[in-house]
Amino acid sequence: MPQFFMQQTMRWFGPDDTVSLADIRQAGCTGVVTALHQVPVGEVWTAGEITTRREMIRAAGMDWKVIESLPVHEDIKKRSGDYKKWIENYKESIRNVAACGLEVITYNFMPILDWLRTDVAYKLQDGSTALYFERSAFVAFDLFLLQRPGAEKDYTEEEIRLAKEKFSAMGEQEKADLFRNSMLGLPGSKEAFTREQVLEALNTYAGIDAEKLKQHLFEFLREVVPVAEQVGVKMAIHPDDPPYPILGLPRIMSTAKDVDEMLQAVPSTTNGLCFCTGSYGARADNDLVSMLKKYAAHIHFLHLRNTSRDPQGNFYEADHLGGDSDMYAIVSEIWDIMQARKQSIPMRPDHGHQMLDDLKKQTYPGYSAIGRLKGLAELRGLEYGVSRASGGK
Ligand code: DNO
Repeated sequence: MPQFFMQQTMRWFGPDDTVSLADIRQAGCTGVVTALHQVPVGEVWTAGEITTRREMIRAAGMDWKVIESLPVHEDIKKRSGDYKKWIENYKESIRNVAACGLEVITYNFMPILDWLRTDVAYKLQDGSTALYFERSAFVAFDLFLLQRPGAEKDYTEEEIRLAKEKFSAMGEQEKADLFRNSMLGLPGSKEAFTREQVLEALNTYAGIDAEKLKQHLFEFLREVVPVAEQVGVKMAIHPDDPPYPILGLPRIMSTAKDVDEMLQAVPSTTNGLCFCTGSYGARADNDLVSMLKKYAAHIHFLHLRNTSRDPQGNFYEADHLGGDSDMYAIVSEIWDIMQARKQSIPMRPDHGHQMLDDLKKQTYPGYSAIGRLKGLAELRGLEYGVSRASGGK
């Protein structure tokens, strides 16, 4: 009986990434996941550009099957402005992606901000660094740096007290770092954003609550899923990170209930998930193994990482096999799903610590070479163990 293993990939940010394709190849990957980051959000990805990028990856001895991400224009999320044009463009990109032989499109439906951390170089005991979300620093950012009107309504008295304490102990440099770190998930975030620009962007979501945003997601999927189905490409939505509303913005892909509603609205296995154990796992009420079981047919891409959380709402990115999620149980479940589907599912070790020579190098936060290689190697070993235990050789 043939066995199906996860396809091992790493994310690559394109030719400017300081982690090269050769590095990724040496880590043991057979593929990379990437995007045409040079194409402005909303514009069509042409077959020519997709092919050029794919050839570059093939020349390095790997392949490109999974896109991360084909971003969704803010107008589509708000159903404002030119959203109809952006949806038509998205469909066109799906067709081009399929024509070039790519198989999975990762996207997210988070308003404005993608991921958010308050510290991208949190020192662990052994001297390596990790991404960290510190609740009181985040509340301090919202209340005292951004000074978002009405923000205090979103927090408890105790949270506000802790944020004040935190803020008054911070120096000017720390405050500037907190502001910059919190804004890293904004698209085009290499430039510095001003407080006014951020507030203005947040304001464009006034009047869009979670219910409305969900309907906008479903409308979008009702349009694009049939196209993807027709050309044989899978859609994979990435969950919210962190998985709850932030800065007054609705977040709608954080829990099993959110996934259920999306699958009910547009029932098709083409309508699927990028199952990110780190994002879903940052909430104690998400049972990752039962979610994997329940959505087995819809899982098209895996982000494997672990977080360590506390009751105050802080979490840092732990070792891939450490942290609060039981990675053995997760990989065992994925193993069973792949054997039942008779299909390999692409995965990437999501994020990694900055360690050893990573610490001397500038990489995208979370996307170090050695830290991710360590995560990948551990996950690969874990899967090998699971395969042997299930009777394979
Ligand atoms: C962060 C990533 C996300 C992800 C997007 C997918 O490290 O997991 O930025 O790529 O949300 O659209």
